[in-house]
Amino acid sequence: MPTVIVATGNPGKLKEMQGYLDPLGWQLQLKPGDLDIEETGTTFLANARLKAAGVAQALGQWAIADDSGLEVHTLGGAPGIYSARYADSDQARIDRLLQELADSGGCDRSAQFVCALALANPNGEIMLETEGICPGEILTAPRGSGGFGYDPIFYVPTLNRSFAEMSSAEKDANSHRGIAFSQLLPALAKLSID
Ligand code: ITT
Repeated sequence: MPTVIVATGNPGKLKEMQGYLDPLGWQLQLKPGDLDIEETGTTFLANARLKAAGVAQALGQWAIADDSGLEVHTLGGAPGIYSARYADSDQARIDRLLQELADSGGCDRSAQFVCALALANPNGEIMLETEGICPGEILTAPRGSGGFGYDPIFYVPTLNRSFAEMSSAEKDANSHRGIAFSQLLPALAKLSID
């Protein structure tokens, strides 16, 4: 059975990534906690490539990475690729974002979640990549207890729910990560990995 390293240190992301990858029947392995790849890219895709290639090369194994984040229109796309570095905890990140939106004084709360995925072979060459986008709005206060990260303040008007109010299946079917994986899965399934 092919072994693929899931190149993330974020437990919320890991759970979702495993769900999408499970049907492929690969042996999934989490990257070692002390193997950290610096995210020096200026786009989600560049950082996903860096993480996949860095982990694959370091371990000599196939690796798949996700770089994702939240872009808020009124804030000029912030926090964007800095979503994880915006503050020290999920709660502090949410508080900062809500405060900055309040300070901006505007009424445009439109936003989008972006997820870039990259798969690298054991030489660190990028073999597949894609990007998924989910449009929505930033709530004025958190709603729901599911998911992770910014989920409680990200509202999807077409479903009338925040990501944190959705079941896992609902979030999977509609999220930036779900869209990215649905684009990548057919090619992943055809890939010969040993
Ligand atoms: P790895 O780089 O180790 O994968 P990370 O958390 O540092 O983990 P990113 O640099 O890609 O990952 O940052 C993503 C940020 O965006 C992080 O703060 C997440 O909580 C947030 N995020 C990404 N997808 C999300 C989702 O589906 N729901 C809520 N927040 C999400």
